[in-house]
Amino acid sequence: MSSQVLTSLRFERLLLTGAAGGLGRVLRPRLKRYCNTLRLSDIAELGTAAEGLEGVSAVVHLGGVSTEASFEPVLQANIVGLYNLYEAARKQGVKRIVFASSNHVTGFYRQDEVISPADPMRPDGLYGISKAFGENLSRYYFDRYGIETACLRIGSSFPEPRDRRMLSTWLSYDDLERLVLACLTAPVVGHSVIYGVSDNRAVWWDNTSAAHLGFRPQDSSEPFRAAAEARQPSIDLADPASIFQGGAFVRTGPFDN
Ligand code: 15L
Repeated sequence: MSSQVLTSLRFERLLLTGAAGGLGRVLRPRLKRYCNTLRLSDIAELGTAAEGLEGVSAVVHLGGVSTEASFEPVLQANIVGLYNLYEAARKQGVKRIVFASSNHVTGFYRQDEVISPADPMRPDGLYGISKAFGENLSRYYFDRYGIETACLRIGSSFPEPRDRRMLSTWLSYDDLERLVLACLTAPVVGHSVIYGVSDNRAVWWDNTSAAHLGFRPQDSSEPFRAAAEARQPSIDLADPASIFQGGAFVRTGPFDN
């Protein structure tokens, strides 16, 4: 899907949650180009204010805790907050949600495995568990109420890959935009799960089952390989962070207190 085609595309009103977060700041000006009104919110506001969703055609939900954390903030933002969002969406008749899930839903697969969204979830911490909850909650709201959701298991979306792991998990900002737009514009989304990853040389994730979304990544981490390898000259093969797809996330958890 080329951006030339998409610049003519306009949504009447979109809601972007988590607009002040890392990826929210990236997507905010980019999504603005495609809609007449881009409503911005913080997840905390959605608890009581279903009005925030009035007249909204679709939601891009980036709000919430975006890394491993203790249970209370994860519970409030990613579990209670997500439930509030879906309830508000149901009451306001929102038809489609693009949900920022995470690769940490399957972080305990090994880096020498290629997996797909059909494989069982293996979350690597409380954060990954909360995203697994989100994927299940959204499935329920599709099966029961017909609200479509694209769950994006985002890899590592940064200006460039920071280490060797990110050579596999990197999602460029341009590919992130392509992914979100594909999910907003696909004629049928239903309930879909797709890994958010660029066209990297060694990818651990097979997105064939999400081909209907029409996401075609155009960037690759390869031009950044030399720099990433120089930053991390060797890998400790006994380190769980090098063994598992979730990287350092697999070493976190309440048992570390
Ligand atoms: C995530 O889910 C985080 O939001 C992000 O900050 C990165 O740590 C990313 O995963 C990753 O796995 O690299």
